[in-house]
Amino acid sequence: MLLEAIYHRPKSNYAYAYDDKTLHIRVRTKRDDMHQVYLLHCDKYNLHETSFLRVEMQKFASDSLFDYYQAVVQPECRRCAYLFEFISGEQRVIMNEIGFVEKESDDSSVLFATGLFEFPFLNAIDVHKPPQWVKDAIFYQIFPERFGNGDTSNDPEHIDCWENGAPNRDNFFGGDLQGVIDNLDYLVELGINAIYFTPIFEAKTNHKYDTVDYMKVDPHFGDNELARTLVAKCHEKGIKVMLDAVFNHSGYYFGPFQDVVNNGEASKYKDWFHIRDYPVTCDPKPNYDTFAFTGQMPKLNTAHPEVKAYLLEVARYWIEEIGADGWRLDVANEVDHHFWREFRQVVKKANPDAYILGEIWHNSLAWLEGDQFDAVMNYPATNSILEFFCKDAIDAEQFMSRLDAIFLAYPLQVNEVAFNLLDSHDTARLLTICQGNKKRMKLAAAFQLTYRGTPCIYYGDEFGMDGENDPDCRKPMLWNQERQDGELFQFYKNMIRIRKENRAFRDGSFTFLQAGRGEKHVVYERADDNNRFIVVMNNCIDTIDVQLPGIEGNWEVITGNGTVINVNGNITVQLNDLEFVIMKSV
Ligand code: ARE
Ligand code: CA
Repeated sequence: MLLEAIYHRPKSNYAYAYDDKTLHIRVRTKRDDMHQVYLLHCDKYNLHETSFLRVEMQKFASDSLFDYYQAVVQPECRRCAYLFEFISGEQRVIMNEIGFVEKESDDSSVLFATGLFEFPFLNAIDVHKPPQWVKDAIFYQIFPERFGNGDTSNDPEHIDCWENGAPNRDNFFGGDLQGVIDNLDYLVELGINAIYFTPIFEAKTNHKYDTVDYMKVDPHFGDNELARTLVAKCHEKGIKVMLDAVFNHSGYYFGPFQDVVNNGEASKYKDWFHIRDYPVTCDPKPNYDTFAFTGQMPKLNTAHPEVKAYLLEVARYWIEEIGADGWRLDVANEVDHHFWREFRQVVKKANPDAYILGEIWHNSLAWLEGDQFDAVMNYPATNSILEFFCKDAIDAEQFMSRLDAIFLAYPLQVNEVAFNLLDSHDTARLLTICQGNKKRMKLAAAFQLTYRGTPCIYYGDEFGMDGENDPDCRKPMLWNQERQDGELFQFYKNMIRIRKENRAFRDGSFTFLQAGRGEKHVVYERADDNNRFIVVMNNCIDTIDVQLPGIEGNWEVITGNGTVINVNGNITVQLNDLEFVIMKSV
C-alpha cells in the first residue's frame, strides 16, 4: 500500500454536499493498490463505537497514477464525522485527519482516536445548485457580426461581401440581431434550445469585447428594444439566451476611461481603473493595467464601490428587464472573487434560474463552490476530446484518465452542467482541427453530444464551416445551400435529437467500459433508472471487432454505422474506420 498516494481534503471536491441531504465523500489512492476501501462515519456528537456506519466506497474514476473512490452518505442530522479504512491483501490501514494507523485486527478502538475528519453541517443554502434547465440545454454559439445580416440599414460604413468572406482583425460583414431573429426557425430545426451570444453591447471592434456602453446594444446590431424582441422570440420557441459579460475590462472608449484620458488625475473616474501614472498613455506601452497587453482594453477596478454598483446594475438590467437567461463571464478568473460573489446575489435575485458561466480554461474549483459560478467553459475536456478523436495524439487510456481527472476535480453537480465546447471564436474550428476529416469530426461531436455536461455547437460547424484560429474562425455563416454540407447537418440534427429524447445522455451516469492502453477505441455506458445505452467508438483507420464481455441482453442500434453480432449471448461490435454505434438495451 502506498500511503504517500492517499489523499483526502475536507470541504473540497473530495467532500461536498450534492443536495440538501446527500454528501459525496471521496478519497484518492495509488492506482490498482486497494482491494477494498471503506468509509466509517457517524454523527460527530455521537461518537460511540456502535454508532459508526461502515460503507464500502466505489471506485468511480481512475487516471494514470491514481484511483478515486467515492461514498454517498445521507447523515440523519446532516453532520458527519468520518475516517477511511484501506485494505490491500493482508494489510489494513486507517486514515483520519491526523494520519495513518496500521491495524492488524478488527480492533475498533481506533475509531475513538481524536482527529476524525468532519463535514460539520450540511447547510442547504451552501449547496451548489446550478439551474436544472442547463442539464437539458444544447447551446449554439453565435458571433453576432457573422451570423446573419437581417437589416442592411444598420450596417457599418464599410462591409465586406458575406459570401466567401475572409475575416481579418478589423473588417465587418454586417451581421446583426435581426439576422438572428430571421433564422430562429433554422435553429429550431437543428434542435438547439439555448444560444450563447458573444458581446452585443456598443463597442468599436467587430468582436465587441471593447465595450463603450454596457447599457446599450451596439447600433450595428440593433437596439435594446430589438434585443428584448429577440429574447422574447427565443423564449416563444423554447430557446434560452445567454449574453457575454465583459467585466474584467472596458473598452478604451468607455465614457469613464475617456474621462481619465482627458482629465488625468483630476478625473472622478481615476480609481475605476488601475492607472500607474499620468497622463494616461499607450506609448510605448499602456501605463495602466489592461487585458493581456491590449491598450484598447483597460482593466476595471471591480473592487471600487462605484464600479461595482455600475456593473451590477448592468448584470441586473439585461436579466430582469431584457429577459436574458444567463451570463458568460469573460476572463472570469482575473476578476476578484468578492465581485463575483455579489454578482451572483444580484443575478440570482433577478432570476433564480439564471445560468452563470465563467470563462476559465483551467481548473476552476475556487469559483465553483456554490457562491460564484454555476459552471465554467470546459476547455480541459475540449482539449482531451480533440487530442483523442481529432489529432490522434493520445491513446484511449490517456483519454479516459484525462476526462476522469476533470470529473474528480469538481462536484458532480458541476460536471452535470459543465459547458462542453469543441471550438469557439477563440480557437480553430473543429473541422480544421480534424484537418478536414469529417469522420473524425463526427466522432468528436458524437462524443460531445453523448457526454456528461452541456454541449455547445459553434455556429456553422453543422454545415462544415472551417477556419484557423481567430480571426479566421469567425467567417460569415454559410447560408449558401449549395456549399452547405447537408449530410453533416443531418448528422448534428440526429445526434441532438437523440440527446434530447433520452434523459440518460443528459442526466444519467457515465462509465468507461473499455479504454485500454495503446488502444484506439472506447466503449462507455450512459444509464439512468429507465434506460441503458452503450456507445462504441472506433478511433482508428482500420476496421475492428470490439468484444463486449459481460454485456448481456438484447441491444438495438439507435444510430451509427456498425454491426452488432450476438453469438450465444457474446456480443461483438464490428466497426469500420472512424465509425461508432450507439446501442440501447431493449
Ligand atoms: C486578438 C488576437 C490576439 C492579438 C490581439 C491584438 O487574438 O492574438 O494579440 O487581438 O489586439 C477579444 C477578441 C480577440 C482579441 C482580444 C484582444 O475576441 O480577437 O485578440 O480581444 O483584443 C486567455 C484568457 C481568456 C481570453 C483568451 C483570448 O484567459 O479570457 O485569452 N478569452 C476572452 C474572449 C476573447 C476576447 C477576450 C477574452 C478579451 O473569449 O474572444 O478576445 O475580451 C491558454 C490560457 C488561457 C488563454 C487561452 C487562449 O489556454 O491558459 O488563459 O485565454 O490559452 O489564449
Ligand atoms: Ca446589418
